Amino acid sequence: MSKNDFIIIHPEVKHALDNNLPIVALESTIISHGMPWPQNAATAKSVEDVVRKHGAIPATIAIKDGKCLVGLSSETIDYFGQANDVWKVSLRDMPYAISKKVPGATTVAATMRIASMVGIKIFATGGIGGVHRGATKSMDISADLTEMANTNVAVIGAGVKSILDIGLTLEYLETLGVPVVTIGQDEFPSFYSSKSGYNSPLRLDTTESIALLLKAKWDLGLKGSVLIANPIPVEFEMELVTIEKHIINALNEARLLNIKGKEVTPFLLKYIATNTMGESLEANIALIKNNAKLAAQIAVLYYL
Ligand code: PSU
Ligand code: MN
Repeated sequence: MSKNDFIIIHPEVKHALDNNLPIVALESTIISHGMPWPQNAATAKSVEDVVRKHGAIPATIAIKDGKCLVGLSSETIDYFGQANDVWKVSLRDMPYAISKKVPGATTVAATMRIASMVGIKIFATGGIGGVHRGATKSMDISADLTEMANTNVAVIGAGVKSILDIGLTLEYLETLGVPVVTIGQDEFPSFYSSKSGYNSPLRLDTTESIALLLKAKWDLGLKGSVLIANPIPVEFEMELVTIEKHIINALNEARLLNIKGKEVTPFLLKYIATNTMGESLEANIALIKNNAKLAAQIAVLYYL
């Protein structure tokens, strides 16, 4: 079997690939493990609409029946929103999910890898995984980061959630040679907030300059991703101190319940969503749409 025997490309995405049209990849962990039903499926569909409205073709990626799906039907999005036996599939889980034919929602790392297998260059998500707080002991560092060192797919996200150690995550991305660019401000954003207390390593103010940076990186033959940080729109922003309080509680609860490994990120996300009574969910939905819009705009310019 060859790689292509494991990949099913949706006709709309196939048409875009064949005609060199702009495409934006989207992940599915956020659907199955990042948000509750039915908001998760509704958001996934409206994110696809945002991509289309801004001139690109969406390709939501997931694993089902032993295949990597690139582009999902509305019914398949509903399936990943509702089913409760869906695996969270990062890079290390891909061969298991494929060979055992278990349904898998792909993380940033796995989505990037599948996107690059078919030639998609731009990917929008909410937030990437990173270096966890306490990683100096736990060594909990998301495979999203090492994937970004290796795979030529740009990631547009709202910065890094402060469930992680933002400073260490930025250091790690520097070590891996991944440019981190924030659009329109000096400070690196922290998902729910446009602030984080950390300077962004790089700043660019226009989509044109970001598209040029991507071309410069890959035309030079430099391997890997670029993290494009897009601050949450002000009207949806949450106070840093409020969110920090919830994060501390979530981390304490995770320790008490002995949550480990791949369960850590979904546990923390769910805890915060539940305990902010929907405010964080609303912020999450707003920022992912905002990221999809920026990703589509960059994709259009990149493919000019
Ligand atoms: N961070 C978020 N929202 C998310 C995730 C991370 O703010 O939905 C998801 C993404 O799919 C990401 C994954 O790739 O969690 C990282 O999981 P881990 O930390 O186990 O690598
Ligand atoms: Mn981890």
